[in-house]
Amino acid sequence: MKREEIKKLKKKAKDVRRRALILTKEKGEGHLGGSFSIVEILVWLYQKELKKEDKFILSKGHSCYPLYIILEEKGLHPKISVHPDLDEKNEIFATTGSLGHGLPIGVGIALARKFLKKKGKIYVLMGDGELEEGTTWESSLIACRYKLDNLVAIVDRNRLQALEETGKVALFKNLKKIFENIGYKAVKADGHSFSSLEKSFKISHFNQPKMIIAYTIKGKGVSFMENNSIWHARVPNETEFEKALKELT
Ligand SMILES: Cc1ncc(C[n+]2csc(CCOP(=O)(O)OP(=O)(O)O)c2C)c(N)n1
Ligand SMILES: [Mg+2]
Repeated sequence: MKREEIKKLKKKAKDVRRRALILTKEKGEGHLGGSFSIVEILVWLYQKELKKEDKFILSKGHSCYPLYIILEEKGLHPKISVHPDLDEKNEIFATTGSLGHGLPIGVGIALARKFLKKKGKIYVLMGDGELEEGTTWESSLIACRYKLDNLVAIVDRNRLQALEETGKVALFKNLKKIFENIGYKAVKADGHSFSSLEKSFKISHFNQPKMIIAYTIKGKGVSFMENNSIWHARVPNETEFEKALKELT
């Protein structure tokens, strides 16, 4: 990718973060930390990756504000609620917010498409804490049993889940290996680097389900929010808001 192109994508990511911050302040609720960790992944998907026949499911539904902003830019009108509700005409393909549902729904759609010989890939973005849900592993077994080569799952590996460190709750050591052993084609990425994302999404052509483990920073983009779990669902006060806005302008 050319430097000019990367610059454009970075500018877009900053703009999405700024608008998500404003939206959180306006609504008086939201999840900035987990939203900011997935901005580059979403920008990459919607600017470069997704084709008309593809579907994207945000399984970590609490991080939906950046998604709404990107969908609005596409001319769609998603309902701005704190978790997404199914609304296919506005490209919300699953109701999420209760964790652990996006992957099973995505696997179901991918399986149906394979049986029906329908084109298009299903992309699902999950949180690393969300992986603890048993449904992740049940649906992964199905995805790999049926070699769903039309499934691309992504994990937002920010090492925090809500207010706790992911490693303190569940000890996932070497996630890549765990996924490979189940039957995924798995790859690690820097979830804030567009050139790394470009490289990792190249695995899309492998004839097995794909898993991209994107290493990210919760709260990325605002210095005092980065890696600070209090920003999971906190709404900034006036001073914090102005400070964050400055960093994102
Ligand atoms: C089934 C279920 N259990 C608990 C919650 C409450 N909850 C909302 S976000 C969250 C943290 C999830 O961690 P992770 O997937 O790592 O997302 P991140 O905090 O990194 O955004 C939890 C526990 C929920 N939404 N759904
Ligand atoms: Mg997390």
